[in-house]
Amino acid sequence: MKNFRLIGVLLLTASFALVSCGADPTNFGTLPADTVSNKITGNVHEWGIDLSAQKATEGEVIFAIANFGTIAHEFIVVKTDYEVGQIPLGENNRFDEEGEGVEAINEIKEFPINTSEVLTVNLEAGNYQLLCNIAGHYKNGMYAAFTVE
Ligand SMILES: [Cu+2]
Repeated sequence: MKNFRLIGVLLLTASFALVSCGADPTNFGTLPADTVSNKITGNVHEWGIDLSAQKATEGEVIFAIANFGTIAHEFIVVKTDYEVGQIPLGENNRFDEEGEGVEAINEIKEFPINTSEVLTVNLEAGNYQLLCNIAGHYKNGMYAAFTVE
């Protein structure tokens, strides 16, 4: 049963990836921008994060995220009012997850390619970024804006 569910998640994510195929991965305008969901599928890859929705309502939010890249990635839920992609980086090419104006809520720690993980968080209303903070990855585009209403 567990495996069946995992396959379902991967299929959903794969079909989503097909829809966005060919689009500029930094241009989320091709996606239904007003999709609101508290159950979100997505994937991380070099270099981006694709999601089935960019908005949720306050409360429990579940992310099922696959790594469709060729190297390990992480997936962090960060509450911040910085513009997407604009959290200041340190010399190590990462940003301080305990820095000012940044609140890391929870994360899927670095996970292997062709696997998926589920992260459940409780989110209050506000502006968020979903991102990977491995050295260089955020700068390379591994972020997505996310709003909780
Ligand atoms: Cu990454």
